[in-house]
Amino acid sequence: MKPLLYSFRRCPFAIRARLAITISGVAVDTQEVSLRAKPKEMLECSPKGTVPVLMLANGRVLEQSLDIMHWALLQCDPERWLDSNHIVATEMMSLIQRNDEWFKPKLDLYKYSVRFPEHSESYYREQAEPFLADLEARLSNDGYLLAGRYTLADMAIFPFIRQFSNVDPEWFYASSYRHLIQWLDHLIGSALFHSVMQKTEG
Ligand SMILES: N[C@@H](CCC(=O)N[C@@H](CS)C(=O)NCC(=O)O)C(=O)O
Repeated sequence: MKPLLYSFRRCPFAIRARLAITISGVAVDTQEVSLRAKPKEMLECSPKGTVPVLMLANGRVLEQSLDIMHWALLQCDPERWLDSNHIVATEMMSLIQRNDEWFKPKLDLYKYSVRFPEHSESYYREQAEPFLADLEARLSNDGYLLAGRYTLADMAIFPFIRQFSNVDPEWFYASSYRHLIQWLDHLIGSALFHSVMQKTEG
């Protein structure tokens, strides 16, 4: 029996999980979930109700996107997204943590600014911008976030920058974040990204 991935096509957490699973070549079945009507079987094994969730054949349940990425890459990591160097691995995880804990809540306020009318959309965007500036500085060295090649950090973070760019593409593409734009465009133009964004049945 193959592991079963509960996923939601546009969710950046689910996208990063699918990227790692796909590059690893590990076979899983994927079930697209409606966030408004989550499957009972998924909630039974993961009551917190977020996607992605991966149910393994041995009954183990992985309910964090990063755990799913690590699980896949520990089996096969052909592009060396993980790094055996402890310093690189720590820096990778700390940048991803900053994305998930600092940037993501600000991205949500920007994306859903109409629901938070106490400030304007541009105010929320400015609050999030220091993270973009940090990434821009990193990318201006050699086009990668760290270690001179794509790593887990690039793959775990770009789905969120994509979401940010989609709020107001005109603003994003006219911004001064030239290296960030190039990096994002390259990753969203990749065959890997296209393959994980294919519409699935169910
Ligand atoms: N920390 C979780 C976060 C996952 C998450 O928040 N996923 C969102 C979709 S992008 C979700 O399922 N939200 C529940 C809902 O909207 O009902 C992870 O890394 O997997």
